[in-house]
Amino acid sequence: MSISSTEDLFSLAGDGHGMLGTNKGGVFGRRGMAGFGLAGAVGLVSGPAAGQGGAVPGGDLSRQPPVEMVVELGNADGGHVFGPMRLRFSTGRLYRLVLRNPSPEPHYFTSEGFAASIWTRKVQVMRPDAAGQPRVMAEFKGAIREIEVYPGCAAEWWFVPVQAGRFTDLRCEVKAADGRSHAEHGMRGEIIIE
Ligand SMILES: [Cu+2]
Repeated sequence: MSISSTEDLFSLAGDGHGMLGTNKGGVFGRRGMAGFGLAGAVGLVSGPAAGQGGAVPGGDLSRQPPVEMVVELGNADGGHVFGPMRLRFSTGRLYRLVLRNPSPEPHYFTSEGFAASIWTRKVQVMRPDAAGQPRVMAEFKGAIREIEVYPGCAAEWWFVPVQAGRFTDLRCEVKAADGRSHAEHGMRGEIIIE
């Protein structure tokens, strides 16, 4: 199967059940990008892990069930935005941060303050298979400073925040056609770790 455009890639959708919270259709689900605006991502924050009562996990922190969050880098209309623009994490929890790029351009997820305050378990590069199910193409382990996601693709950043802070340096420094960066066009955000 050949994939000729972003639209094609995301239309290779899953079977419609299981958006996030399962692996089926999670990253490239049938609803595609449209269903995942701010509301969708915020809903994920209060997903399964919220039921854990806020207690700090003990034991091996890298092996707890991950809290899933989705951030869209840009949008299908070519907008230079993060969706959502504000992310909130808690120390000691394992997160699976899905960075999806539904736009026609590459985008960075860059925040030195954030990167210095987390322990990265892995980064996974995802691609839908012939049946539209997301498959892991590669895993990277070790400290990660920033991630660039190409049009129509997704990456998952698995990490445990270890230090609290408020970081306003989330941005994308890719240069737009007018010579200004996406950040200068408004592609900035804030990350809070508490
Ligand atoms: Cu960008």
